[in-house]
Order: sequence, then structure tokens, then C-alpha cells
Amino acid sequence: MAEPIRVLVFGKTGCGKTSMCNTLANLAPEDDGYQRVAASAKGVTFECHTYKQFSYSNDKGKSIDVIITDTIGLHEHNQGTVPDKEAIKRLLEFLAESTKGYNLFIHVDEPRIMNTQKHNYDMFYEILGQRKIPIILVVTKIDGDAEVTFQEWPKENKHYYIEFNYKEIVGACFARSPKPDLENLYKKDREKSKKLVLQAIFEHGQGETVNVVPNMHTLVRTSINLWNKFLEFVGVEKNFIIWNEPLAQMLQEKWGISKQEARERVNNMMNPSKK
Ligand SMILES: Nc1nc2c(ncn2[C@@H]2O[C@H](COP(=O)(O)OP(=O)(O)OP(=O)(O)O)[C@@H](O)[C@H]2O)c(=O)[nH]1
Ligand SMILES: [Mg+2]
Repeated sequence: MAEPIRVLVFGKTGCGKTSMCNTLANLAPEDDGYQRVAASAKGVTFECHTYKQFSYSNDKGKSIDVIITDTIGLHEHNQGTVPDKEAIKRLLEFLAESTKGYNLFIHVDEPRIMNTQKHNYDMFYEILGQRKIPIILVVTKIDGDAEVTFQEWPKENKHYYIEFNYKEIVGACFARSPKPDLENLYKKDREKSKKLVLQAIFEHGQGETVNVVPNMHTLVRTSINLWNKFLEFVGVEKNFIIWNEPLAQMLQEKWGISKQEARERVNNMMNPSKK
């Protein structure tokens, strides 16, 4: 039997990642495995979560199995649930355990293009995926715009994204409402959006899997690059590394080396000239 397609979902906090994953995995609030979503000021998802495998058959009767992982939203306010430093650390810890790798990245974002969009893209596609994992963009919350359909949105806005390597841009709505009238409309939107995203997974996710953190060296290098990228975004001078200890601890736990060896490895990589 063919291997399932492994998909990693990322994007800034509150853009609708979990709402999309719940919908793709066919989960409603009363179901086991449904993950909480909310319009709160603080981020909701505080751990990466992998959903149970599900199947999708397209219009031509071809089917795929999909395993989808939702991640912690980045770019929270520092009073939020998971400040960026902690979010990056949890993400790396999770990825270091994800030895099967990924076939596809889904970047989720809202219609208005902001600086956080490029920043998230760089962190995942450029640094973590080393440009080896194909990526698609899902733009949520198109429902607020009566003028544009899901199919029209990507056509009308694709020129804003030419600097990015997105294989496809999908317009979507994954909202849910307790008000029955609104929910009737949202339900149809979710069904349409689900089909569009699953079809994009079908088309772009069938290549080889790539393990994003295959060894200790990659973990340290990736952490440094991610952290520097984050500092660049918040405008702090590069190489201001306060990460040595958490990183050494990760190496120690995951690869079972001594504390001293872990510290030495991290220090050598942080300051290669002193080696
Ligand atoms: N109008 C509208 N609201 C949406 C849509 N998708 C999600 N929402 C709402 O946006 C809010 C945040 O959604 P979540 O799915 O929790 O967002 P998230 O990206 O997982 O957030 P974090 O876990 O904090 O990173 C919720 O109130 C959702 O109901 C959409 O397509 N349209
Ligand atoms: Mg979430």
C-alpha cells in the first residue's frame, strides 16, 4: 500500500490553522480528536498536534491517505500563550522526534499580506525545509468578501506572491458558528474549501518525504538559523544567542550524550572560529 502523505501546517497565530485541520480530518466539536479553536486574544494551540490518518478520494476515484500535523502559531504578543522563543523551541523538539519527515508544507494565512507572512515562510520553507519540501499557501477568511469566490481570490492576488515558491494558492473559509443561519452558510464554505485543499495535497504532496531534523548537526544549525531569523524580525542584533543551554539539553535528551559533550558541540557550532 502507498505511504500516507505527511503534511505540516504552519502560519501566524489565529489565522485558522486548527480550524482547517479539524475540517480536513472530518472532525466536528463533538468528535474525539477535535482540537480547540477560538477567537481569543491569546493563541490557542500550544503544542504541535498530529491528527489520525484519514483518506481522500478525488473526482477521478484516485485516493490518498493523509497525516496532517498542526503547529503552534508564531508571532504572538509577548503576553500570549506561547512567546516566540518557547514556540520555536517546542517546534524544534517536536520536529526532532518526527523521524518520518514531511512531503508537503501548508502555509496558512489571512488575506492581508503582512511582514509575518514572509517571516513564517523563511522559517519553514527556507530554514527548516531547506527548500526541499514543496509548499502551498491556503488563504483563509475569504468568507468576509462578498465580491470574490474562493477560486477567484488566488487569480486576483497571485502577483503579490511572486517572490514565494508556492506551488499553488488556495482561497478558503474554515469558520464555524454556533448561530444556525450562519453555520448553514459556513458549512457549505468549509466543504468547498476542504475539497480544494485536499486536491492541492493530492497534486503536490506525492514526492519523497524529507526529514527536517535528521541529526544533531542539523538541529543545532537549524536552531541557530531560526533564532537569528527571529531576532532579525524583532530588530535585535544577530548572533545574540541565549539558546546554548536549551539546545544542549535537547541534544543530551535526544541523542543520549553527556552534558559536557552536548555543551561543547553547541559552543563549537556557535563559535566555529574558536574550534
Ligand atoms: N471568518 C472566518 N473565521 C475563521 C476562519 N478560519 C478560522 N476562523 C476563526 O478564527 C479564529 C482562530 O482560528 P484557529 O483555528 O484557532 O486559528 P489558529 O491558527 O489555529 O490559532 P493558534 O492556534 O493560536 O495559532 C477562530 O475564531 C475561528 O473560528 C475563516 O475561514 N473565516
Ligand atoms: Mg491552533
